[in-house]
Amino acid sequence: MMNYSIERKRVWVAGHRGMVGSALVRRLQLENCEVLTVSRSEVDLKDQMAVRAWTAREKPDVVFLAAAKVGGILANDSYPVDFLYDNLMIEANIIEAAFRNGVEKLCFLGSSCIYPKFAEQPIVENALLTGALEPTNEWYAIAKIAGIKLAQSYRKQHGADFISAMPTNLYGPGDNFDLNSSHVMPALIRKAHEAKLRNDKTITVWGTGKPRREFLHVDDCADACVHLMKSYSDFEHVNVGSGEDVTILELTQLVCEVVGFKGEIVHDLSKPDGTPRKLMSADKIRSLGWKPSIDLREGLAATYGWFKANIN
Ligand code: GFB
Repeated sequence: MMNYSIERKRVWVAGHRGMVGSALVRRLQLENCEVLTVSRSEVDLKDQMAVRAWTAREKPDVVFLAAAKVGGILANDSYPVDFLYDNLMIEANIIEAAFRNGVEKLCFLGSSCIYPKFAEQPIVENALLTGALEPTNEWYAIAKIAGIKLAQSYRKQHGADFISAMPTNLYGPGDNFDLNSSHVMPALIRKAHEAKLRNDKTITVWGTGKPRREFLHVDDCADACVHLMKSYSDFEHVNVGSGEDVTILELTQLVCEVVGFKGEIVHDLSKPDGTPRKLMSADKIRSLGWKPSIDLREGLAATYGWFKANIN
């Protein structure tokens, strides 16, 4: 439904402990709705019966499907089962339970890695399934593509109002700062911070520094998802991004500047670069009346502040 109101609705944020889910919970505090969450100890989202039972009991009207096994390039490459199986189960269980229990509207969240490795840039939504995926994250990408298709199939077969949003690389408070499993932004924040404290001469960056990535603050992402929930209703997924990208080297320089680390940047070429570039077209979401409001430097500085306050 276009112009869908979430007022006084019961809104389930699945994955509320994650970076995106917690941003959604914060964003929904500004809305006149009732936010539902469930802890991992209460319901394992990979367990179909548990998800069905909880959904039948709690009767959400609206679902944001932000629950997922996520990680950076190395984690994606090292744990293919977790990234494929866990994500397939989580999304299938929640989407099926939502339909079965009469959820009015659902927004499934994916990722820009659904697109072909060498997609034309900036990547428009209909580039999906036009070419081979990036091997380091194809497990995650396949799961997310299946999620889009599942939401579409419920719309096609049953008329369910299920939509999908595909955010670009996200960062912000609540991110994972573990160097082995994190994405690049939290890794660089941590590395620069620790290098500064130790008075190191260098900071090590994985790969060549040449890949380009588009970054969006997670609060902008949450705002975009709420916007889409209220105003978008169609088959095709919607890119959620800033429309701008930087090289990993440029990002590293910016992080060092914000953190105040003045050493030299060195490259660990034993680590993968991944996709050369994945800048998404922001035309569609802009035409739907949304644009980001947090620029990269400002968002990065705020995230560094969060990291220092929560480091322990
Ligand atoms: O953020 P990231 O792990 O994920 O890596 P992807 C982005 C780029 O930063 C890669 C480089 O070229 C990395 O080699 N990089 C440099 C680093 N230094 C570091 C570091 O210390 N840590 C990390 N992690 N990277 C993921 C996908 O791809 O992005 C997921 O694997 C998902 O499926 C997610 O789509 C958004 O952008 O390459």
